[in-house]
Amino acid sequence: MFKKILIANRGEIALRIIRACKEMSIKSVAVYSEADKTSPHTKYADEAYYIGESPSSESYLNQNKIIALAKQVGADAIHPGYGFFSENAAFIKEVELSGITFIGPSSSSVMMMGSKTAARQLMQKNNVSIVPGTTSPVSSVEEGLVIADKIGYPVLLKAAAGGGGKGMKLISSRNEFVSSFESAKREALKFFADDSVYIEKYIEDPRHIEVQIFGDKHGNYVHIFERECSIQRRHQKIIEEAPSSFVNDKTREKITRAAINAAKACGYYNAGTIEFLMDRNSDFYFLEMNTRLQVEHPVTEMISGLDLVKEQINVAAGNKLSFNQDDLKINGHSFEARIYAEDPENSFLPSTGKLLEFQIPSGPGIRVDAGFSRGSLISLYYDPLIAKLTAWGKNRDEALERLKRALDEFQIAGVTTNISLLKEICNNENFRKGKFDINFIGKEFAGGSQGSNTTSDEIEIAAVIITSLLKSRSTASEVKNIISDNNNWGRLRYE
Ligand code: MV4
Repeated sequence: MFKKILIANRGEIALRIIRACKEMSIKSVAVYSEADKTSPHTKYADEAYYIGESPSSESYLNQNKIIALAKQVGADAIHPGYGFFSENAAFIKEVELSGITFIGPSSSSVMMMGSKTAARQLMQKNNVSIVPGTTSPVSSVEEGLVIADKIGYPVLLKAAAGGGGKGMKLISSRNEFVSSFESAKREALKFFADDSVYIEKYIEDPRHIEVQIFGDKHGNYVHIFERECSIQRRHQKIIEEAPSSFVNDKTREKITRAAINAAKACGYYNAGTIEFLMDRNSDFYFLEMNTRLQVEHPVTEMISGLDLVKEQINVAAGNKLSFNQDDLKINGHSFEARIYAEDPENSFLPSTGKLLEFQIPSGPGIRVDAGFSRGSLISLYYDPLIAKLTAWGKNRDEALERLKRALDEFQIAGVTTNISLLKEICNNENFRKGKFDINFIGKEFAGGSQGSNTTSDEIEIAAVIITSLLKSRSTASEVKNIISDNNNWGRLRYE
């Protein structure tokens, strides 16, 4: 087993990993930026090292510094958490070459799944159903038109090197094709340095259902059931649950089998998630694979009784999975509510400031993963997630009652949070009945607390920068850092 693990992350997920290390008697090494000098993850690790200024590009995304530090301190493994380097094949390759173990999949699995068209080809070959459309990039606007006509409108253009909804373009009719094609290519180039785009049939009002899988380095695979992640706003998940109230035993059997086939197809090991869209008829289509531990993994832990981070460490060390499929059974129901520092009444603009009050809920069935404590500063440098509140109950109703009760117990002052919106969702009749799809927030919370849909990301980001300027009287160079860091900020928000 490893003796020392370097955690290349911050916030709640760094703490989560440190906790697993402690339980396994493995030394933990934290890295921290200027803004995180006094953050909990910096304090709780056995060792902590300063790695640079607050912008992620100068600290948490400094590949050479992090790998050199891991060698220097004698770490035998690196855990990337989520975001940052977790799905960066070039980083993983460097770690592999350095002789340090990456706690996650191989660089080649990550590379394969990073190309959305290559992933679609691989799935098709392995009998995992994909959304109808192309499995290679479209070579010209003329070719694209022929294909879109054949599929039938509406269609979606997606970036081959993309993911997470960035750079997606909906085309409702033939006469929009040419201009949308050109703008999709421009955006793909801008966001992913690759202008390849492909076409998919647009699935209307689906649910987003994902399957947790796990593989070891000996070719053993299990699934740990599904998560329902349809409650999101602009690709930022808000509430997740496990299991999905929409998935019956027969559908679960099918979708989990497809997920295991997907993992096997790319020789996957460690924790991974296969995302699907599911339509009203419970037909499902592979969307993409997330080659990392996900933010919402606690709901899976709550219903399975497993510790996914300890299992990640176990299989990374070369051990066999510590359980097999027959050992797993769904126990009860779980919800996760993400507490964000943002203002639902003001276009969801990120809110910054000092946590003057930070009282977290507890009691039966409640778990809180937070990377902050009272006095912590919430800045614009990193993603706006303050805490994850997870509730467990013997059934969906009990879990939901506990979630609501715990949301009432939360006391946060100093920054604005989305807790009021979370409570509204919990009290929404359709949500309570499990009647929702990926458009739930847009439909039920239009106007009022819902931010304008016409606001482009650029305008939203500009507004954030101006707001922070006015509040903090930042120097020109600080503002420059905030702006240049917004690429990363945007990506994290899509986690
Ligand atoms: C789609 C879709 C409908 N049809 N693909 C958004 C994120 C990215 N992973 C894929 N996304 C979608 N792809 C087809 N062919 C609708 C979405 C989508 C979505 C998917 C999951 C969760 C929330 C979503 C919100 C808007 C759009």
